[in-house]
Amino acid sequence: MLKTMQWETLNDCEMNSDNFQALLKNEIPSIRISNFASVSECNKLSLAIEKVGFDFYRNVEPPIGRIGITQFEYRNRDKSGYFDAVRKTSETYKQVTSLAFDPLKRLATILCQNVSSKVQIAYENEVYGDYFAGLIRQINIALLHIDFAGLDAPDWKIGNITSQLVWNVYIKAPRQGGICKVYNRQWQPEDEKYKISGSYGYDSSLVVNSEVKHNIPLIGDLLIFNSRNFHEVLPGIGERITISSFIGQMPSGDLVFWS
Ligand SMILES: O=C(O)CCC(=O)C(=O)O
Ligand SMILES: [Fe+2]
Repeated sequence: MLKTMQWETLNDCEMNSDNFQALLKNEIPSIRISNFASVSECNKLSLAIEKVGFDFYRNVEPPIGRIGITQFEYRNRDKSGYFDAVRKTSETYKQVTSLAFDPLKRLATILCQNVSSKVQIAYENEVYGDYFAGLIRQINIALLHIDFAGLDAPDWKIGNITSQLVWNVYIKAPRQGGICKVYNRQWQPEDEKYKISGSYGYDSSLVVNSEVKHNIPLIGDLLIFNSRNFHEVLPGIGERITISSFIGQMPSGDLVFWS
Protein backbone atom coordinates (compact mmCIF):
# COMPACT_ATOMS: atom_id res chain seq x y z
CA MET A 1 0.00 0.00 0.00
CA LEU A 2 1.21 3.45 -0.89
CA LYS A 3 2.13 5.76 1.97
CA THR A 4 2.44 9.43 1.13
CA MET A 5 4.42 11.75 3.36
CA GLN A 6 3.30 15.36 3.61
CA TRP A 7 5.44 17.81 1.68
CA GLU A 8 7.88 19.77 3.84
CA THR A 9 6.38 23.04 2.56
CA LEU A 10 3.72 24.23 0.12
CA ASN A 11 5.95 27.06 -1.12
CA ASP A 12 8.07 27.06 -4.24
CA CYS A 13 11.66 26.22 -3.37
CA GLU A 14 14.76 27.74 -4.90
CA MET A 15 17.14 25.79 -7.11
CA ASN A 16 19.93 24.16 -5.16
CA SER A 17 21.29 20.66 -4.74
CA ASP A 18 19.33 19.79 -1.57
CA ASN A 19 16.04 20.98 -3.04
CA PHE A 20 16.67 19.14 -6.28
CA GLN A 21 17.27 15.88 -4.38
CA ALA A 22 14.16 16.59 -2.26
CA LEU A 23 12.08 17.07 -5.43
CA LEU A 24 13.31 13.76 -6.85
CA LYS A 25 12.18 12.12 -3.59
CA ASN A 26 8.86 14.04 -3.61
CA GLU A 27 9.60 15.75 -0.30
CA ILE A 28 8.80 19.21 -1.71
CA PRO A 29 6.21 20.19 -4.36
CA SER A 30 8.24 22.37 -6.73
CA ILE A 31 11.30 24.40 -7.56
CA ARG A 32 10.74 27.75 -9.24
CA ILE A 33 13.42 29.83 -10.92
CA SER A 34 11.86 33.29 -11.10
CA ASN A 35 12.88 35.39 -14.11
CA PHE A 36 14.63 32.44 -15.71
CA ALA A 37 14.04 34.35 -18.95
CA SER A 38 13.34 38.03 -19.44
CA VAL A 39 10.01 39.25 -20.78
CA SER A 40 11.77 40.44 -23.91
CA GLU A 41 13.32 36.99 -24.49
CA CYS A 42 9.85 35.45 -24.08
CA ASN A 43 8.32 37.91 -26.53
CA LYS A 44 11.00 37.09 -29.07
CA LEU A 45 10.31 33.38 -28.60
CA SER A 46 6.54 33.94 -28.98
CA LEU A 47 7.11 35.63 -32.33
CA ALA A 48 9.39 32.84 -33.53
CA ILE A 49 6.81 30.25 -32.36
CA GLU A 50 3.97 32.05 -34.19
CA LYS A 51 6.01 31.98 -37.38
CA VAL A 52 6.45 28.19 -37.22
CA GLY A 53 2.86 27.54 -36.03
CA PHE A 54 1.42 24.78 -33.83
CA ASP A 55 0.47 21.23 -34.75
CA PHE A 56 -2.32 19.54 -32.80
CA TYR A 57 -2.20 16.13 -31.14
CA ARG A 58 -4.32 13.36 -32.60
CA ASN A 59 -6.98 12.09 -30.22
CA VAL A 60 -6.38 14.67 -27.48
CA GLU A 61 -9.44 16.51 -26.19
CA PRO A 62 -9.48 19.39 -25.26
CA PRO A 63 -6.92 20.20 -27.99
CA ILE A 64 -3.25 20.85 -27.17
CA GLY A 65 -1.06 22.58 -29.75
CA ARG A 66 2.59 21.69 -29.99
CA ILE A 67 5.82 22.12 -31.88
CA GLY A 68 7.96 19.05 -31.36
CA ILE A 69 7.37 15.36 -30.77
CA THR A 70 6.79 13.27 -27.67
CA GLN A 71 7.84 9.75 -26.80
CA PHE A 72 4.35 9.35 -25.32
CA GLU A 73 2.76 9.47 -28.79
CA TYR A 74 4.97 6.62 -29.93
CA ARG A 75 4.59 4.44 -26.82
CA ASN A 76 2.36 1.93 -28.61
CA ARG A 77 3.93 2.39 -32.06
CA ASP A 78 7.21 1.69 -33.70
CA LYS A 79 10.12 3.14 -31.72
CA SER A 80 11.89 4.03 -34.95
CA GLY A 81 9.05 6.45 -35.80
CA TYR A 82 10.05 8.61 -32.84
CA PHE A 83 13.78 8.49 -33.53
CA ASP A 84 13.24 9.12 -37.27
CA ALA A 85 11.49 12.36 -36.33
CA VAL A 86 14.12 13.55 -33.83
CA ARG A 87 16.49 15.20 -36.31
CA LYS A 88 13.88 17.32 -38.07
CA THR A 89 12.20 18.34 -34.82
CA SER A 90 15.54 19.29 -33.25
CA GLU A 91 16.23 21.50 -36.27
CA THR A 92 12.92 23.29 -35.75
CA TYR A 93 13.70 23.72 -32.05
CA LYS A 94 17.08 25.21 -32.92
CA GLN A 95 15.53 27.49 -35.50
CA VAL A 96 12.97 28.85 -33.00
CA THR A 97 15.33 29.24 -30.07
CA SER A 98 18.17 30.76 -32.09
CA LEU A 99 15.95 33.82 -32.55
CA ALA A 100 15.70 34.33 -28.78
CA PHE A 101 17.31 31.94 -26.26
CA ASP A 102 17.55 28.20 -25.67
CA PRO A 103 15.81 27.27 -22.39
CA LEU A 104 17.09 23.68 -22.44
CA LYS A 105 20.71 24.84 -22.67
CA ARG A 106 20.17 27.46 -20.00
CA LEU A 107 18.65 24.94 -17.61
CA ALA A 108 21.35 22.35 -18.32
CA THR A 109 23.97 24.94 -17.31
CA ILE A 110 22.10 25.74 -14.09
CA LEU A 111 21.76 22.04 -13.24
CA CYS A 112 25.46 21.44 -13.89
CA GLN A 113 26.29 24.27 -11.50
CA ASN A 114 23.83 23.22 -8.78
CA VAL A 115 23.41 19.47 -8.96
CA SER A 116 26.49 17.33 -9.00
CA SER A 117 25.39 14.86 -11.66
CA LYS A 118 26.04 14.45 -15.34
CA VAL A 119 23.32 16.19 -17.35
CA GLN A 120 22.63 15.25 -20.97
CA ILE A 121 19.98 14.51 -23.58
CA ALA A 122 18.69 10.95 -23.15
CA TYR A 123 20.36 8.43 -25.48
CA GLU A 124 18.74 5.19 -26.66
CA ASN A 125 21.52 3.19 -28.35
CA GLU A 126 23.89 3.17 -31.35
CA VAL A 127 21.06 2.56 -33.79
CA TYR A 128 18.59 5.17 -32.60
CA GLY A 129 20.84 7.78 -30.99
CA ASP A 130 19.51 10.74 -28.99
CA TYR A 131 16.00 11.61 -27.88
CA PHE A 132 14.38 14.98 -28.57
CA ALA A 133 13.93 17.50 -25.70
CA GLY A 134 12.24 20.90 -25.74
CA LEU A 135 8.55 20.56 -26.50
CA ILE A 136 6.71 23.83 -27.18
CA ARG A 137 3.03 23.66 -26.23
CA GLN A 138 -0.11 25.71 -26.24
CA ILE A 139 -2.21 24.23 -23.44
CA ASN A 140 -5.54 25.61 -22.42
CA ILE A 141 -6.65 22.66 -20.31
CA ALA A 142 -4.82 19.49 -19.37
CA LEU A 143 -6.76 16.66 -17.73
CA LEU A 144 -5.60 14.97 -14.52
CA HIS A 145 -2.66 12.75 -15.51
CA ILE A 146 0.89 11.71 -14.72
CA ASP A 147 4.07 11.40 -16.79
CA PHE A 148 6.25 8.49 -15.80
CA ALA A 149 8.49 6.54 -18.17
CA GLY A 150 8.20 3.44 -15.97
CA LEU A 151 4.60 3.29 -17.25
CA ASP A 152 4.85 4.98 -20.67
CA ALA A 153 8.19 3.61 -21.87
CA PRO A 154 8.95 0.23 -20.27
CA ASP A 155 10.92 -0.93 -23.35
CA TRP A 156 12.84 2.28 -23.91
CA LYS A 157 16.07 3.38 -22.22
CA ILE A 158 14.21 6.11 -20.31
CA GLY A 159 12.03 3.36 -18.79
CA ASN A 160 14.95 2.75 -16.41
CA ILE A 161 14.67 6.10 -14.63
CA THR A 162 14.21 5.96 -10.89
CA SER A 163 12.42 9.35 -10.65
CA GLN A 164 11.03 11.77 -13.19
CA LEU A 165 10.62 15.53 -13.06
CA VAL A 166 9.26 17.96 -15.63
CA TRP A 167 10.27 21.57 -16.22
CA ASN A 168 8.08 24.17 -17.89
CA VAL A 169 9.08 27.71 -18.77
CA TYR A 170 6.16 30.07 -19.29
CA ILE A 171 6.55 31.96 -22.55
CA LYS A 172 2.99 33.34 -22.62
CA ALA A 173 0.70 33.30 -19.61
CA PRO A 174 -3.06 33.81 -19.37
CA ARG A 175 -4.29 37.07 -17.83
CA GLN A 176 -6.13 34.88 -15.36
CA GLY A 177 -6.07 31.19 -14.43
CA GLY A 178 -4.08 28.56 -16.28
CA ILE A 179 -2.92 27.18 -12.93
CA CYS A 180 -1.13 23.86 -12.86
CA LYS A 181 -2.35 21.85 -9.85
CA VAL A 182 0.09 19.23 -8.63
CA TYR A 183 -1.19 16.67 -6.13
CA ASN A 184 0.94 14.91 -3.55
CA ARG A 185 -0.05 11.54 -4.96
CA GLN A 186 2.51 9.50 -6.87
CA TRP A 187 1.25 7.12 -9.54
CA GLN A 188 1.12 3.39 -8.61
CA PRO A 189 0.16 0.53 -10.95
CA GLU A 190 -3.20 0.08 -9.12
CA ASP A 191 -4.16 3.60 -10.23
CA GLU A 192 -4.67 2.41 -13.80
CA LYS A 193 -8.20 1.44 -12.84
CA TYR A 194 -8.98 5.18 -12.56
CA LYS A 195 -7.91 5.83 -16.16
CA ILE A 196 -10.69 7.32 -18.30
CA SER A 197 -11.06 5.01 -21.28
CA GLY A 198 -9.92 6.45 -24.61
CA SER A 199 -8.26 9.41 -22.86
CA TYR A 200 -4.95 10.23 -21.20
CA GLY A 201 -6.91 11.48 -18.17
CA TYR A 202 -7.67 9.87 -14.80
CA ASP A 203 -10.77 10.16 -12.62
CA SER A 204 -10.52 13.02 -10.16
CA SER A 205 -11.75 10.84 -7.28
CA LEU A 206 -8.12 9.67 -7.10
CA VAL A 207 -6.91 12.92 -5.60
CA VAL A 208 -9.85 14.15 -3.48
CA ASN A 209 -7.89 13.68 -0.26
CA SER A 210 -4.47 14.70 -1.54
CA GLU A 211 -2.42 17.70 -0.60
CA VAL A 212 -2.22 20.05 -3.58
CA LYS A 213 0.13 22.75 -4.84
CA HIS A 214 -1.21 25.52 -7.10
CA ASN A 215 1.40 26.70 -9.60
CA ILE A 216 0.69 30.05 -11.19
CA PRO A 217 2.13 30.62 -14.68
CA LEU A 218 4.23 33.79 -14.73
CA ILE A 219 6.01 34.84 -17.92
CA GLY A 220 9.72 34.04 -17.79
CA ASP A 221 9.53 31.74 -14.74
CA LEU A 222 10.66 28.13 -14.88
CA LEU A 223 8.86 25.59 -12.72
CA ILE A 224 10.01 22.04 -12.00
CA PHE A 225 7.82 19.42 -10.35
CA ASN A 226 7.75 15.64 -9.95
CA SER A 227 5.73 14.41 -12.93
CA ARG A 228 4.89 11.08 -11.29
CA ASN A 229 2.51 13.14 -9.13
CA PHE A 230 -0.96 13.54 -10.58
CA HIS A 231 -1.34 16.99 -12.11
CA GLU A 232 -3.71 19.02 -14.28
CA VAL A 233 -3.90 22.44 -15.93
CA LEU A 234 -6.99 24.53 -15.25
CA PRO A 235 -8.51 26.76 -17.93
CA GLY A 236 -7.42 30.38 -18.16
CA ILE A 237 -8.23 33.56 -20.00
CA GLY A 238 -5.61 34.30 -22.64
CA GLU A 239 -3.01 32.25 -24.45
CA ARG A 240 -0.70 29.94 -22.49
CA ILE A 241 2.54 28.83 -24.16
CA THR A 242 5.25 26.78 -22.48
CA ILE A 243 8.48 25.02 -23.35
CA SER A 244 9.24 21.86 -21.42
CA SER A 245 10.95 18.53 -21.14
CA PHE A 246 11.27 15.73 -18.67
CA ILE A 247 14.30 15.24 -16.44
CA GLY A 248 14.87 11.65 -15.43
CA GLN A 249 17.37 10.28 -12.98
CA MET A 250 19.05 7.12 -14.25
CA PRO A 251 20.12 4.35 -11.82
CA SER A 252 23.70 5.71 -12.15
CA GLY A 253 22.53 9.09 -10.83
CA ASP A 254 22.96 10.80 -14.21
CA LEU A 255 20.22 13.20 -15.29
CA VAL A 256 18.68 12.89 -18.75
CA PHE A 257 16.36 15.15 -20.73
CA TRP A 258 13.68 14.06 -23.19
CA SER A 259 10.24 14.99 -24.48
O1 LIG B 1 1.67 23.28 -18.56
C1 LIG B 1 1.85 22.90 -17.41
O2 LIG B 1 1.83 23.68 -16.45
C2 LIG B 1 2.12 21.46 -17.11
C3 LIG B 1 1.80 20.58 -18.27
C4 LIG B 1 2.11 19.13 -18.02
O3 LIG B 1 1.25 18.32 -17.86
C5 LIG B 1 3.52 18.70 -17.96
O4 LIG B 1 4.41 19.51 -18.23
O5 LIG B 1 3.76 17.52 -17.65
FE1 LIG C 1 2.08 16.34 -17.51
